[in-house]
This record gives sequence, C-alpha cells and structure tokens, in this order.
Amino acid sequence: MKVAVVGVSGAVGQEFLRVLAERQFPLDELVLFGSARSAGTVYSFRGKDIVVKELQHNDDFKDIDIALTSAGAGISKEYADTITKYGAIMIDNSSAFRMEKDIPLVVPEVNPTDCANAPRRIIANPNCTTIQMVVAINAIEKLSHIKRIHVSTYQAASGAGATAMAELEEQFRQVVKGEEVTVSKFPYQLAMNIIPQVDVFTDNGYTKEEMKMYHETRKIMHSDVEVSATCVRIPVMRAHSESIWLETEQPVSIEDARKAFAAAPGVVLMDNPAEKQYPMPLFLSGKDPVYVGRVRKDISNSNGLTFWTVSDQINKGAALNAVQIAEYMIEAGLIKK
Ligand code: 11C
Repeated sequence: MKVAVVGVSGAVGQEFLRVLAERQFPLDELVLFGSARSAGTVYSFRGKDIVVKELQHNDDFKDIDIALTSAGAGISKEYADTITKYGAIMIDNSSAFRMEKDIPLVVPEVNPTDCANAPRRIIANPNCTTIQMVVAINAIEKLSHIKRIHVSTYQAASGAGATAMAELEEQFRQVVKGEEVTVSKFPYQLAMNIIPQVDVFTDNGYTKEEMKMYHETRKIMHSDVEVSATCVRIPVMRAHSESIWLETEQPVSIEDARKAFAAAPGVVLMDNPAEKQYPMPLFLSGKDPVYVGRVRKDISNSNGLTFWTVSDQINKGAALNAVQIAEYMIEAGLIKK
C-alpha cells in the first residue's frame, strides 16, 4: 500500500503522520506533498526521513493507492483529477466535495458502507463539529429517530489551523505582559474572550460553519433531522466541545441513553456529576474518542435529551476520521486500482 499525505506541513497534515504511525497503518511507502514553500522540508516517519515534494500537476500519484488530503478546499478542487486519475482514492478533509451527490461523506462509526459508492474515487471527511456530534447522537438514533437538534459549539483555536493556535498562544503572552494584542486569524482577540462567529455569515443569519452542521448531519445520517447550531470560538487550543439538545420521536429514558452511549463505537461515557466527572477539553486533547457527559432529560421537553460532548478537533475531528475511513476501505476490499 502506497499512501500520500497532501498538506503535510499543516496541523492536520502533521496529525496524519502521528495517527498513521500510532495505528500501525498497513503502508509500505509514504509520500509527502506540500506547497512550494514546504517542499524540501524533511519529516520523520517510522524512523525514516521523508522529503516533502511540491504538489504539482504531474504523474506523482501514478502508484499511490490512498491520498489523505488536507490543504484547503481550493487545492482539493484543483488537484482532485491529478490525484485520482490513476486510481488513487482521495480522502479529503476539506469542504470542497462534502455535499456533492456522487461523493460519500463518511464517519466510520455511522455510515461506513457509503464508501462503497464512490464513482469519483473521492471520499469526503466531514467538518470536525459534525463528526463529534454524529458519533454521539447515532447512539440515540438507534433507540428512537431524532427529529430535531439544537447545538451550541465551543470550538478550539485549532479549527482555524496551526497559525491560529500560535496566535492564541501569543495573545495570551501579550495579555499577561500588558502588550497590544495582535489579531489576524480571528475576527477579534480570542484570548480572554469568546467569539460567536466561526466562518462567514450566510443570508439566513447562520454562519457557514452552522450550516455545515445542518447539511452534513443530514447527509451522513441519511436523515431528515432539523439542526439549529450556534458555533462559537473559545480560547482553547485543540479540542472542541458541544452542548447538544435533541428531540426524539419517542421518549428515551436516561438509563437507556446512558447505556447506548456507553456501548456506542467511538464514544466514552464520562458522566458522574457527584464526582465532578464530565468531559473537558483541557484533559482530552490528543485523545481518540468522543467523550459524552452531563446526560440528562430536557426538562422543557418530554421527548428531549441534553448532553455535553468533547473531542479532539485535529484528531477525531480530522486526521483520525480520515485514517479510519482508509482502514475501513482496505478491510472492505474497496481500495483497488
Ligand atoms: C473550525 N470547523 O473549527 C472549523 C474548521 O470545513 O473542514 C474546519 C473547517 C472545515 O474553524
């Protein structure tokens, strides 16, 4: 198996290297691609140094079986044909293809079999906020159909990339030193603040990030569920949190909900209020699962449940989900030239 990572110098690109190594992904050769600026950089993988090649329109993808891409939607669109034309499967972390009808949008714990129908040899990796929510709510969907979701997100700086993480760190330093705070990646200073805007606003008053949660959730779950999201950036480094209220067709008891979360693939139930046990981003950054806590009945709605989730944005929210898609496709015999 020959695997390519495209956009290797970014936060998600670097996480691909960590996840592939940690999971002992069955690859014989790894080829790294980046922009002209990162070409020539050397990264170590399984004790071997690999030099980053510049991504270009040439035959570099001729022998590649799987390309894990995270270089932004523009690059994904521009290079999709170059990457897939000799048969490589492109697992794309950008938003470029997510809502296209002939491109599956996959979270392996929820809809892995959608991978079988990928005529363009592209599988889209969902937005990080959608991934953690659907991994959790899929457990409840199995008990009773979810009709409606209200969700507020608490999103880490990592969602805006490695430079945004560095900016947040620098802002904290500047605040402590009483210096003027530099703002570039976020609409406002994030340190000591929260910003109720992730991505740009759309005509209906929701942001693009919030509308991604609406459309992507419906596509992944093959569901008519209504999703109303408020996406918020908070001064946390790399794990996103979500406060989720959902309404099911039939009432779901708290005991059944807890059992379902505890048994769900990819979910860890961390819910013991008496001992102050609930998921928090500070302690769960870098971990694989989606953590669920604060599970309770919605006192305003007899068919409602409410709970809190935390999951690492760069890991399960991006790189790990893409690698799990690749693992599923290998196991299902779907990777062939
Ligand atoms: C954020 N969720 O936290 C965004 C980043 O569509 O892949 C990921 C954007 C995307 O800023």
